[in-house]
Amino acid sequence: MQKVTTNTLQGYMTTMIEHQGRVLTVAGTDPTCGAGLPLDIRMIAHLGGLPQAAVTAITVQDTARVSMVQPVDAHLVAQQMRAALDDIGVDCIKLGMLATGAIVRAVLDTLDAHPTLPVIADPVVAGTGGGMLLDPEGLALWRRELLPRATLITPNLPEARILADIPDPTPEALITALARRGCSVLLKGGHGEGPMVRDLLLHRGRLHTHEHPRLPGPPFHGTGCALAAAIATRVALGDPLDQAVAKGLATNLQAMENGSAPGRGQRLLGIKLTPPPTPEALRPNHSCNAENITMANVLPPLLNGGP
Ligand code: PXL
Repeated sequence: MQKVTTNTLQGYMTTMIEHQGRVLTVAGTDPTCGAGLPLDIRMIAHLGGLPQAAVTAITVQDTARVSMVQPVDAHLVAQQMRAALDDIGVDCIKLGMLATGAIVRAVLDTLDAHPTLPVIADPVVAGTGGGMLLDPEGLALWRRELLPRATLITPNLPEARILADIPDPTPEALITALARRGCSVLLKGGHGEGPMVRDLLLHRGRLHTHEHPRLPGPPFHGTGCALAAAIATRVALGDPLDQAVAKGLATNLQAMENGSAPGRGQRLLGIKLTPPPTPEALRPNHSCNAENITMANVLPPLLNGGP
């Protein structure tokens, strides 16, 4: 059910419809576009949501490894978030790589002004290809303040072990320990063993078990980002959390089945923007005129600061 509220902004009547599918991803970039913020945008658009993005870090990586990480100034992250929250509006926030304690602090402070906004938080601690993506201060804040603020967290088994830090880390003990901090937990079983992958959701005191056969072949890049982005989009479109998780898992599995290995390392997900453009949509309907020029006429003015 969509809730409609009306308010007056600078003399204009604006109608705000909740559950418009507006998702703000707060995450790092990835040149392959197979993980992080660019993948989130692809997934949100794929599911019919409206993506908005706040960049937390620039990474240099390929399908084999992460080689550089440059965090963005925390104040700039908060300003990007506010630009999305205060103008277009946001129905659900997806948190990915936050990189530093200063950025986690800035995100938490920004969220303080939006206490009812659903937050789907992927605890990005290390990249699939290795390399730390969150510093120790960030991890401590994640444990202490993000766990209680998040609507849902989506750790894989290694991330859950790091976050929960308990002596006997069985999946059941991990999920209970994390949910005790006040969030729902989707514990992903992709890093486990055996022919079946078992994903566990603990939500409102109920344990939901999702199982599918383990796909053969090399590991995938970006499955965690894609799943959290898919769940966030479904929540932003109005699904209850358990249904959003079920649909997100199904979408992610389909993206893995459609995946490919275009580089020398991990496989990338296959996420199509459907439907593809029709031939009519690709035919220019604007005028276009080409004339011969010599580069000598063009380059000097540009190099001298413009025409
Ligand atoms: O998949 C975790 C992840 C999230 N965000 C960014 C990444 C990665 C993994 O490499 O690079 C930006």
